[in-house]
Amino acid sequence: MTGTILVDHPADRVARITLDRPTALNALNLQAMREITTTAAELDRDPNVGAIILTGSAKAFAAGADIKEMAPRSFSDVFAEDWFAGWDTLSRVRTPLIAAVAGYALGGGCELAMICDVLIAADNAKFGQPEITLGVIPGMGGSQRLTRAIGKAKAMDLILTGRMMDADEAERAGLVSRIVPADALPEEGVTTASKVASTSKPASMMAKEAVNRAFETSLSEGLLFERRLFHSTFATHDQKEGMAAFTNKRKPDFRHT
Ligand code: CO8
Repeated sequence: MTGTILVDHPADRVARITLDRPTALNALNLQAMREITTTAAELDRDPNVGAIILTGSAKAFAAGADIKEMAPRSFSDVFAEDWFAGWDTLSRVRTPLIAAVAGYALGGGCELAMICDVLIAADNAKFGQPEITLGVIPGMGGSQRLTRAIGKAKAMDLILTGRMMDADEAERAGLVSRIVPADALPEEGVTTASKVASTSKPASMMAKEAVNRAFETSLSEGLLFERRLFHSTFATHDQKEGMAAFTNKRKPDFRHT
């Protein structure tokens, strides 16, 4: 069976998963879900990986869940198999995930990008949740993550009309971390991932956990959670090293412990 992804290590402590179904604009079939989530979970357990890039091609990050695979399924099939619950594995990855998005990020493709922590968009990126035009609704988190990212008014507009939003609109709306020229996207993805991966891994994992907590809890509980994590960074080697390096005007030598 041909694989749906390519995996490489483009820089020190950086892993990259590239979606590779060019003839289907990287549509996410069940095989792709299994391969992406299993690979990301393995990389997450690797102490030598400090950031994971998820990317597609110049034309498509991913044009959604695989419509041809979904089309013949019945309610009983998708309910019994709990379709798309497998993607939850990716949202449990604790290593920072950098989405580098060029071209179409539609339906499940937009939802996949939104699972990631930093979303870098090429200036030709197009985002949307066109499920409504197929007689269904978002099924991989779109109604929840898009609404949290860009607010109800804009999320409703996109989800009810199925229209696409270009990179500029996505950045103005707060979906995208930043936009780069399309031909610079691969390099920007690696540079950003390298920067993240060069920091203390326990600290970046805690920072990710703390930010994500903001979506799950009250402000006072979130502030307490953050403060306790902050306190616990003082148990790491890297806190001692980071602060000593600052004091001695040298670069820190993090051990990721
Ligand atoms: N699934 C399967 N195949 C696809 C998909 C897809 N999502 N998108 C594109 N392809 C295929 C096309 O069928 C075509 O294959 P072929 O050459 O064999 O005909 C090939 O990729 C190239 O596509 P196009 O010829 O259409 O390329 P264009 O450049 O003309 O158009 C578009 C690009 C606009 C992106 C167009 O392909 C398109 O509209 N794609 C579908 C986008 C979409 O609707 N995505 C949402 C899918 S639904 C979803 O993601 C979540 C559903 C949740 C349901 C929950 C159920 C439990």
